[in-house]
Amino acid sequence: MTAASGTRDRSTDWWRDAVVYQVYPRSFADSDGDGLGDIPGLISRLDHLQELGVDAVWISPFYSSPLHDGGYDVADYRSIDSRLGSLADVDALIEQAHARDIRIIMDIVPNHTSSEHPWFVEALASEPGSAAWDRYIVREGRGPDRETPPNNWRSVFHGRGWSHVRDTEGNPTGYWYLHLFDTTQPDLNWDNPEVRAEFRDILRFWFDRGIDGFRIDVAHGLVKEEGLPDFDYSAEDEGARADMFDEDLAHSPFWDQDGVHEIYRDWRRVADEYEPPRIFCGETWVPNPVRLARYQRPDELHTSFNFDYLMAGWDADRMRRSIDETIAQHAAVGAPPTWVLSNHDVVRHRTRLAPGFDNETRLTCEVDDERGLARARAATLFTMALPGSMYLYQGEELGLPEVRDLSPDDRQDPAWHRSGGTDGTRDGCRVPIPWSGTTPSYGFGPADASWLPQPADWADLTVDSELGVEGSTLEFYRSALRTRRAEDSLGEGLLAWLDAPEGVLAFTRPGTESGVTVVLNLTDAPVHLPNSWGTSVLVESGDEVAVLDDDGREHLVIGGETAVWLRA
Ligand code: TEU
Repeated sequence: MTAASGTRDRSTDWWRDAVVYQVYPRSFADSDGDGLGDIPGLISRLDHLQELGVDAVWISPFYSSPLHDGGYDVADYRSIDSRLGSLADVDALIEQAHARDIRIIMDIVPNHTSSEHPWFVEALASEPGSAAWDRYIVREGRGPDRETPPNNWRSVFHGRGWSHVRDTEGNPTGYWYLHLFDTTQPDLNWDNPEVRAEFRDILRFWFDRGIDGFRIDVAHGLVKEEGLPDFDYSAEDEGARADMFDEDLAHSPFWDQDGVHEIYRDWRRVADEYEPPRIFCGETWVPNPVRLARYQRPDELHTSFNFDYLMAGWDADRMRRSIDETIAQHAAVGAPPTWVLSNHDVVRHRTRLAPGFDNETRLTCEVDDERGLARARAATLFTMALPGSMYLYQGEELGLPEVRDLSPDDRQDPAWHRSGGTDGTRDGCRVPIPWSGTTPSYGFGPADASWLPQPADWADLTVDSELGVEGSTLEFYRSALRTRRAEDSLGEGLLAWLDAPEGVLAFTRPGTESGVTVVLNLTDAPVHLPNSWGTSVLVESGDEVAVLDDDGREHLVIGGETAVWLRA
């Protein structure tokens, strides 16, 4: 077991059990009324994050960008999109966050640049085979007219993964460039030393300004298999792949290649030059916890997102298996696990965990929204007590549901357009945050404007309407995070399962004197808890905790779809 939180050096080890809050900056707070959230808006809302009790903020990209993929298409890694702010604003953000003891994690996008990045503009103006093109992945087409792409790779956002390199007149040249995402996101060639040097320099540029770390976008994708062989998509085509977790993808020629690890060893050396050392969190969609833990070896990334757990759904056995595997694999490399339930790419967990939710028909299926909220709160409370660090996504502390009825015209996810409206539904979790008031934009900005429309019925989900209201989701998050911080046994450490009835998960966190028992009832029926688990409630996700008199002895009963932390 690693040292109890109290004995660690918090200045360097803070990330091992941090609660990190993700800000999607365009949707967080708008200071100037243009309908787009911005950095001054974020600064003006730092008090909310401090009072919520988070340790760090991870901010999705705010670099100069044509915003074809919400800023994950970066045109200049050292400047800020003028609609979102300036370098001076970022400096102020770092200073003001640090003054509140909140760390800043930026988002770096190394798999691809924007097609408006000067490197790609330079490549387009030069001949294939030039040094400018060698920064990207460009190949001759197949067939007599070179009209067939170099291989069969597809874009994650649908359609083919290659586009024509065109001459200045717009005619195809017979060469193609790779883009695993949108056509406006050409993949970089990480075999090129200039690419490696440039990113080391970008890391230093931001570390020197005082940021505490980076989340690495598509961290598993940078290196492609030698020779760029075709990929057998049959498992996917048969529908076997609901997500990126099909075992076959372990052998994909574009994800999770062994060569990526050398890049992160190099980056780790850069991060370790700083005092305190800067940290990394990888966005690693890999098939299982075994592959995931490889990224957390001691000289690589500090942490990575654990998407296996996010995909486990509302299923006691699958959750428990995922937790056990994750803890075991991370222990083997000496890294703390991380846990996440929502982010800007997935359906918000209030909706995703709701009875009736079906991923295939996610926009139209009937869901039980109230039970969805109960389950989301229960899952969150349970997850916050797991060993390691936790990621929260903006708005989950308000209980926001997925917005599923955005009109096709409002949708901006590039995958929506590339799939002909059958996929790419990520806008529904990116609807701007409601802060106050009873009509859109609910205090998001000084004007009514918001880049995605907010639902008419969000008046009860604003920060102002939940603040100070007993039982509100916001007050629930605040009290859970306060308790998590105060309890020595939470955060990093051990987990011991307790024998529990079918559909109930219960564990303690041994190793400290005053322990906590954590119980999640996934069934829809109340469950009686043995007194040996503890009788005094620290935090509960629902209001159905009751003390019953049974055989002359008092004990606790928690409602269906509820979680509780007890003093063990
Ligand atoms: O996501 C990487 C990624 O693989 C996602 O496409 C993911 O598979 C999908 O969204 C799951 O629904 C990152 C960013 O988080 C995402 O917002 C970007 O669009 C993408 O990279 C490209 O930069």
